[in-house]
Amino acid sequence: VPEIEAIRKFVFERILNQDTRTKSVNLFGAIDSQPAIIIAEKTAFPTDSDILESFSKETHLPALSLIEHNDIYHWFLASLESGELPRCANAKLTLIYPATETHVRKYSAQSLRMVTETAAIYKEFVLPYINTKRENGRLNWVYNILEKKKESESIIIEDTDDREGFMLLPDLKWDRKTMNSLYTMALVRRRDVTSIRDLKKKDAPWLRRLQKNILQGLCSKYPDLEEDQIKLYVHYHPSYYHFHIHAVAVSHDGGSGQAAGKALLLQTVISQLESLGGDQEAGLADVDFTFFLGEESELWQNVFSNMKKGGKTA
Ligand code: M7G
Repeated sequence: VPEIEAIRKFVFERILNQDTRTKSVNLFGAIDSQPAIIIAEKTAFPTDSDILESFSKETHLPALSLIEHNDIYHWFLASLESGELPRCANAKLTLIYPATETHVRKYSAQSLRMVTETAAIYKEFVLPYINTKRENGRLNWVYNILEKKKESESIIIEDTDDREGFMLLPDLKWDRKTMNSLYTMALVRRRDVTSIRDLKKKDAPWLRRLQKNILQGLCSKYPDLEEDQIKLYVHYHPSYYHFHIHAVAVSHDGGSGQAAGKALLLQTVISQLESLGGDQEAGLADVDFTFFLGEESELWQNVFSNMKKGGKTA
């Protein structure tokens, strides 16, 4: 498999970020002298009872050492079994290669800043930035999915209508087996909605239908799942400016991607659209949005940090 040959050639250079809660690490390096990023995270424990029945046996925990004990409490370090993949996988790796400067910034450790984007700031500075982010192949992966060149065997549900259609499929963040961390995404077929900023009052009925179809589609694909166990939200700002909806297990702690200042519940967006004054053309381009940005992001560096200083934006 060429992808496996590629990742084996990864030469580590430096660490971009580490998260001890999610047990993940972002590595920067090179493959054949081209920049590459590996995002490595430990996977969730399996819940198959045949695996758990022998959980503490030597076959499953081959190495075990006691760190400390106190009264009824004992803590150990252990190494988990090495066995047949993918059942016994201990980690999930995401390789981005060749990686761009934007990827390196996104996966680097950074401080966050709260900003308010008014309608005027959006039109003058942010919209031109968004348009550049739709160029140079940044949305290739989205179009590959919509054109069924990639991931077509993973489609969970599909509505092929040109105006209203969408495709629902597993997000690359999901290991595709742990239902408690179910992480899927619906990509709309239309290409004229870059973000929630392009949504108008007249889009509310369409979004309601999307909401209903995503929930029903997921529950028919995964019969153990119920509609009120799924959280639907959108990002502002997203990393990719082609409108999509995240559909995630409500039990999953998605970290900063689900935080206030980044994620907006789809239902809240629909209600906001429905309660906008004005005619059907009124939309979210005309309201203020407050959110956080990483100090490494281009939006912070080229737009909002300059405003804070009171200077002109680049
Ligand atoms: P976002 O809100 O634009 O960005 O969501 P962020 O949450 O990454 O900041 C884009 C979503 O698409 C993310 O949840 C990604 O994990 C997911 N994603 C990105 N890529 C490149 C792919 C891909 O190639 N395939 C699939 N299935 N999901 C992807």
